[in-house]
Amino acid sequence: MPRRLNLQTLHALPADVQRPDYDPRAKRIGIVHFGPGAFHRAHQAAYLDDLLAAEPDWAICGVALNSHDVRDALQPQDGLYALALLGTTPRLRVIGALREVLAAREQQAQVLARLAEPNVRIVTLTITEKGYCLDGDGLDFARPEIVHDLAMPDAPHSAIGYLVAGLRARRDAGLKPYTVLSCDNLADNGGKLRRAALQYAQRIDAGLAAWIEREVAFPRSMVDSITPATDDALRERVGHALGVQDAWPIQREQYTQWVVEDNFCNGRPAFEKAGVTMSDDIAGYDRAKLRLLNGPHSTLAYLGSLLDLETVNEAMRDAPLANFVERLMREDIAPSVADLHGFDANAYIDAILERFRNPAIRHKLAQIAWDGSQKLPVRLFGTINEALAAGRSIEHLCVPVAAWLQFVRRQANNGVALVDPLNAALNKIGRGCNGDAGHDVAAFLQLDAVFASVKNDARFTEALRGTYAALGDGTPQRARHALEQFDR
Ligand code: CS2
Repeated sequence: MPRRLNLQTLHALPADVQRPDYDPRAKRIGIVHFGPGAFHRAHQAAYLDDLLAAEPDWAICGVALNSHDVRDALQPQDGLYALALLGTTPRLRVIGALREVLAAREQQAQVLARLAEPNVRIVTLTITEKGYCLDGDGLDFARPEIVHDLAMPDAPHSAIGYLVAGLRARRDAGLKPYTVLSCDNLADNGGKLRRAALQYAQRIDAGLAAWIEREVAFPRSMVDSITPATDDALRERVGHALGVQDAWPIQREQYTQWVVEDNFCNGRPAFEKAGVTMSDDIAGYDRAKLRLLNGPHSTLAYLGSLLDLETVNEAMRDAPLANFVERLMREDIAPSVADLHGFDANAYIDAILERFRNPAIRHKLAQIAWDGSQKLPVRLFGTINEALAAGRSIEHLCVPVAAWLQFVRRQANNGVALVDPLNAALNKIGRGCNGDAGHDVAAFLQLDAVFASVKNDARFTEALRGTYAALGDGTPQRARHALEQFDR
């Protein structure tokens, strides 16, 4: 067995591998992070790693809510892991910022104890869209984990349950609260989380809800860095380059951006020294990023999957698809961010297209296709609603939505389970599709959790039916033919 990456083997790594410029053992945990998955480890943890030499109090305790695999991989490595920065000159660095990883299902008491520690002053989250248990803009009280947590608020399962339990313990102990910083791809992520936490707290203890409302900051943030899932090829490459084994290295593009609303209630590290943009108003950034990067990403994922393509780079080399997506960005989405002061949409789009074309990255379309029911409303429906209100055409904006329906239908008919919290309902609708656009689209539109914000506009229903029909039976041939039709 090759030796493992850990604090003992750290000093013996090859010289070209960047490693912590501080002694990880000497750092104190000041941040509890829910969801220490690939994105967090590629993004936020790397920013903190850059800061820890000067800011010893802001190491991270990662809390996995539902699984123990990250803990099991990183515990024998003293929390260390390699981050591969992909590009023309690839780089490898070892991150030391994650000083502890807990699996909440097995270590609940430790998680709650961390949340109640005075040294912990920020709680951050990357729990993906579904982790917020939202129904529209508010908390979905019917979600099983919320039902559970309201019945047993001292032994929560959800992130919201943990956040509020931790805040309650701090209020009872007379401690200052922590700032709650959402780092997920949701517009107004901090505002949504705040509303959900307040609604939840209100049901437990109205006084607590009032305290949270008064004392706790929920800054909004925009996060950006393309992070393909780890595969065996990466493990092998990293193991070879390090000379020791890393059970869970992470990879991402070199580009990274983090914009954080400067609203903290209990101190913060000097984020700006690590290149974080601190801003008073981030609404423009998150809107532009969700609409111009994530919306097109999902478009590539569903249309590309229908065309039997595998990666983003491959999809970008497919000229009709790449042209469609580029025109969607420039002609259909850009007008919805035109009001942002000083924002150069075309330059932003150029940079995004360049990132999508990055040949050093194998970003699987299947990964981006996960959780469509959660992602599409956030990424596309705001743009569609604004286009409708402004009297602009939405035909092309409906193509990715129709492609998703066709994708769901194809997976259901092929017996492939979707990665999506609504998998059961989607599968049933997908199997019931008969190819008639009126019938199939109507069946999908029943899903209020997805379509509530758009379904009542007849122009949407009509455009969706038209684009769904154009995609025919969703085979690659039909999808290709449809792309020609969509090309104006
Ligand atoms: C992607 C995002 O998987 C997806 O749905 O669209 O994760 C995307 O790579 C990041 O948001 C880029 O910052």
